[in-house]
Amino acid sequence: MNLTGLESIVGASNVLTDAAMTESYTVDWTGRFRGSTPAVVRPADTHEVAEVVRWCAANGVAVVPQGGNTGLVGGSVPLRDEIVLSLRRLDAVSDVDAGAGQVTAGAGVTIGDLQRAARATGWDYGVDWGARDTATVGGAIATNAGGSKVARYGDTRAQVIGVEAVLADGSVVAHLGGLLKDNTGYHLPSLLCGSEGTLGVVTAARVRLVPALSERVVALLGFETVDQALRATSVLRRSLPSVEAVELFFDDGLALVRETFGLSAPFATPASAYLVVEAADHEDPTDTFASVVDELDVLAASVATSSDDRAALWRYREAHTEAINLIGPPHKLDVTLPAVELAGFVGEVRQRVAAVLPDARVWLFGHAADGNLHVNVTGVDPDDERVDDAVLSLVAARGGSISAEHGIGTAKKRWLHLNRSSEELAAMRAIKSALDPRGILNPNCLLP
Ligand code: FAD
Ligand code: 2HG
Ligand code: ZN
Repeated sequence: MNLTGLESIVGASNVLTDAAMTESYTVDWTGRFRGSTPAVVRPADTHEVAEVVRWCAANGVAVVPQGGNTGLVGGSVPLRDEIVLSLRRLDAVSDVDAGAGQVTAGAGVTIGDLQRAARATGWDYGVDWGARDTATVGGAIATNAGGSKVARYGDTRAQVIGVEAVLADGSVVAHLGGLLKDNTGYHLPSLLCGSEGTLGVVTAARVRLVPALSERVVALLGFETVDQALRATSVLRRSLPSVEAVELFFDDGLALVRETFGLSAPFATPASAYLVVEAADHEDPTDTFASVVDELDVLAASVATSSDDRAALWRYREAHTEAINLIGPPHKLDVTLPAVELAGFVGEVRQRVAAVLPDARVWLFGHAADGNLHVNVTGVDPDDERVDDAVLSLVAARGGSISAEHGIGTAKKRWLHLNRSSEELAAMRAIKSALDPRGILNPNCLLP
């Protein structure tokens, strides 16, 4: 492929072709999805992004937009020799409006940097998850990222007020004025949230901020059964408006994390199910929090208020992803169940997996506050989809979603019909072909 046109847009040093330079852009975070690319293109600003997309459209070249490459569904890597369009250089945080509690951020700004910029003005960004220091604003919008605080603040879509994006013909749509009430037709930002790079390339976003809450308490609670942990989740959410996160994991995941990272036991009493709970407020929520915890069926609890101690408790939960990956690339299924189905699903899913692959190991953890469970399965060949089929069919049979927060990517396209009717799929295809008639934007992602 002759790349001189791209080099003249972004400069030769920002068109990477050497395999050693492009490799990290062609394999996903888990190592399960590997591809190749003729080039990784690294534009500096919206104008260059538009020129690159225009060049791709004119030359019929497919492109995979990429931010931090922390996506977990194989949607961020070039599996069919697409060009990688890296947005990481669009990393400016600008125009913080401390009065309104809004900020405009480039697509390549990491979530961690966005949070820090917000906190410097007495605000905070309401979406948070473990990959915060690598995942970007553009990737978060494209996947509609969720994380641990969705029950309190909503998902990424709920934060996005406006978006600037480059469409498949290289035109730029921008609506970054920050008006909270603005009913002037189709809401393109909502459409782009969760579009996984298939409808446009996000170059910047106007997001809402939430008040920064300085007083925080984190508790790790141990339970005898998952039912007790889930009942406690409901009580905590109902009784304590200050609850920001209720996260679930189990004894086998805790053992793995402890062994992998050499961590000591959180408390002496062994438990079967664990919750990490964080509450935050302007006033210290510890006493109210402790009085609610006293009413729960806990076997043991560890409470932390200092920043280091809080981080140490969170580590038992957040280190699951890394610890599991060190076993070997897992099959990752990220699902939501209706609240009444969650405990039953936890009880059944291991048997379903064992029935198709007895030697596979199932790891369960997730965001209890919003019914989102992560089902990771290790000991499965990357291309063996029997386990995925068994788990996702069970999810659909119990009225759940096959993607709570990571998206469909290439990993789950085959099962999209479990959640979406043929009419819905036809409507999605119509939107795709209207906005990207030549199918150059992430063509192997999302739509079957
Ligand atoms: P990438 O991985 O680069 O891309 C993801 C998708 O977005 C791809 O389809 C890509 O084409 C598209 N895309 C990227 N940038 C743009 C752009 N500017 N314009 C258009 N399309 C674009 N996710 C959660 O929701 N909740 C969690 O709790 C969570 N925890 C995680 C923990 C770890 C340790 C890891 C590794 C991942 C986790 N993730 C989680 C998944 C991941 O971080 C999110 O999906 C994140 O939003 C991806 O952002 P990114 O910048 O890395 O995007
Ligand atoms: C989390 O909640 C992330 O930690 C990653 O969404 C989930 O590793 C996973 O499957
Ligand atoms: Zn998650």
